[in-house]
Amino acid sequence: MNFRGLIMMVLLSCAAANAEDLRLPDPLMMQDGRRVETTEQWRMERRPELIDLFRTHVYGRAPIGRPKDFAVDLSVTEKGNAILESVALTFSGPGGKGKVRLYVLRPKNAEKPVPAFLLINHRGMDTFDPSQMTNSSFWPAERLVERGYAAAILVAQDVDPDADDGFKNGVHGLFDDPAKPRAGDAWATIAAWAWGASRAMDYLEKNPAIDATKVAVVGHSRGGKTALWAGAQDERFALVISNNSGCTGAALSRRPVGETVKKINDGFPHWFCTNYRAFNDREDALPIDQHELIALIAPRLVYVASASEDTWADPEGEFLSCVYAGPAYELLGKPGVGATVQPAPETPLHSGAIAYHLRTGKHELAAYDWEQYMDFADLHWKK
Ligand code: GTR
Repeated sequence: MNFRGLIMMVLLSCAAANAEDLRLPDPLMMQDGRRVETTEQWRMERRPELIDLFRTHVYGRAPIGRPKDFAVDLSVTEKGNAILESVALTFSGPGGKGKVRLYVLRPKNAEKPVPAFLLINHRGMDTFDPSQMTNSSFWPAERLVERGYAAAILVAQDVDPDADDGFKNGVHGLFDDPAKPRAGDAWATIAAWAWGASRAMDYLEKNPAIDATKVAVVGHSRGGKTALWAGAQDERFALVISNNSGCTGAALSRRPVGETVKKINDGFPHWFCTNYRAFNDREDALPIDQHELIALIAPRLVYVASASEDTWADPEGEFLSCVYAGPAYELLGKPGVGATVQPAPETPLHSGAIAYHLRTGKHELAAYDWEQYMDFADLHWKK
């Protein structure tokens, strides 16, 4: 073994000790104690098992995929060098009709289908111009187009309002049976938004202007938790980006830093399934931890980003999830994050299939973050 290899081994064993201290579940160990040794076992057994555990205990189960009458209402306008597609995704359920807005700004004169970034926008649409003439760092659509990407923004509040409304509104009101008591693993708001992201993908993958093999799903904070859950389940997303997603996003639940499972369940009782409350102050009893959510994205690309002042989201816990998801990536033949120690601010790690950066500053989706996401996508998609 060369010197580099030796150093890597020492670093990994330090990180491993850390994982043991945290008593993290092993992504490559089945619930019945069998070790996952092959890609086949991962795909056929461990991956479905993990998805089911997250559905049962954390995010809840969506009762439906693409509705039978799912349809698209499209209007197209020109915006300078770009085309703006204003889309209404429509569908219905026993509780009535649903309509979700999606806007796609894409380069006008592209020679071939372009890759896309899909932002799960949990904020109201009133502060947003979908073509982003107001120059917000949260949604720099014009900049994305300038760099050759389509910029798609989903109005998450149309899927489900971000309110503790007893699951009466949004898709819960449409698809849940009001005659039946709500199950402990029934979907809540984060799962509903993830469902919405998959419906947006239904549109994007049929769009001849978009390269559907290169679609990134992106979210910030509660939207970042959603992006991870959407990307874990829906393998059509080639890149999953979680910006400052924190508790029940990228951050490890077993680290008692910043927001905890109890705090998030108390503060936002509508985000997760009610079964999740059984783990308030009992993170150790969870059959999963959040590094396994990242492992579910393997071997596809994933990008986790933290901000130095965002202690509520536990930046180091977000990074460690990337480290401990590594073995699943390696099993599937892809390099993980390529470090075991959190990098200094403004030192992005882009060498593996798991990317990470720490930005100086507060909890937000900043221009710096977007530039890194596009650099990472360029690296893989514009070779
Ligand atoms: C906070 C919440 C976080 C994070 C954030 C956000 O209040 O505690 O988990 O999701 O909101 O979405 O901005």
